[in-house]
Amino acid sequence: MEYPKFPKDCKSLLCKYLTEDVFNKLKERVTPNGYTLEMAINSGVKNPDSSIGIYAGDKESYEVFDLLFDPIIEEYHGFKKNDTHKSDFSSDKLDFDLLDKDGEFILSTRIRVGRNLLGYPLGTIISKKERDEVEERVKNALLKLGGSLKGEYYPLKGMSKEVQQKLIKDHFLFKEGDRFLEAAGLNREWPDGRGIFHNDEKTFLVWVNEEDELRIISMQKGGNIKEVFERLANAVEALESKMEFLKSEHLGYITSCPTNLGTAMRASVHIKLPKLSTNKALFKEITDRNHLQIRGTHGEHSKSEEGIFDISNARRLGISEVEAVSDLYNGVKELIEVETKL
Ligand code: ADP
Ligand code: CIR
Repeated sequence: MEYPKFPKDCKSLLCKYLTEDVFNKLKERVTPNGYTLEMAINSGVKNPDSSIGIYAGDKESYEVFDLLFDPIIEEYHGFKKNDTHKSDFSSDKLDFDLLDKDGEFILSTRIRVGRNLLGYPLGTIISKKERDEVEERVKNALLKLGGSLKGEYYPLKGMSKEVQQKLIKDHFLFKEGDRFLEAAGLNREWPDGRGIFHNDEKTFLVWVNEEDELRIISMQKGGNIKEVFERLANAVEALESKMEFLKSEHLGYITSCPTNLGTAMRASVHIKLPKLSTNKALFKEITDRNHLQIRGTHGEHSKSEEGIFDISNARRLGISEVEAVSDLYNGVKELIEVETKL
């Protein structure tokens, strides 16, 4: 493989850190599961408008291609090579007030974590047989959950287009045909092995074999961040007793995208801030300072519709789950205070 030609205006972290020197040092390397540099960078090469542009194939990818992953991880999470990750998922540590008592701003709250199974490569290079096996194991574990987590598993294969589109529109299901995931190998054999589990109220959901083997989600209307976190913490604990997830001391939970390493947690609110969102500079100053990311109404790479923004923690590694959700709480608190004064 030749050194890729990136357009001049390419802003991805891949373009920034894949120098010819790094490329030459890594181009012959292969992980034990057969993942190469070419595979790792294909998404960012095919999609120069990526923000990151690189995916892992397995836990070892982060060591084998460390010359490229390390600076990307450091820039995204502020986490250095010798830093250590920590975990704290205890909801009793959250001293959170209800942020939006009258329901003026926050429409809904969602917190998800990504997980992958120990003993399998990541979705970028998993074989069909292994992916089907992961689906079976995850499904069986999920169907054993009881109480308020009890639910049903709905495979994507065989699901009617109407049901699928409604689930996507209502923010419950992953979208289809994402070009970033496509180029990373994550859409192979779609829709086989993919599916969604949810309880009746759709407050606890699990995506199976999308970008990560599991995306464990807790969500509900309104702004009660603590309640959403508590449900997720319980669900993750219940699942962790039934299966072992891929993790490392240094990088926490291993995920296919380096932005999700560590806690793999994205805690978000859907929020309307009619005044602040017209003052883009102030909006961005507050979100940046609080380590928050702004996404559109339908998630990553989507636009804001009807004035609804998806605001979430950007950092996920080197901080605990409690700290990650506190980034969201503190930032949203400030956003609402400023909006109210404008
Ligand atoms: P992920 O959160 O897994 O990184 P996306 O950014 O694609 O992936 O978001 C997944 C879905 O979750 C999208 O439909 C998005 O609109 C929805 N979503 C995210 N945050 C919220 C929220 N606070 N309330 C309702 N839906 C949300
Ligand atoms: C990209 O590079 O744009 C996609 N591969 C998605 C990266 C994850 N986005 C993010 O900011 N957390």
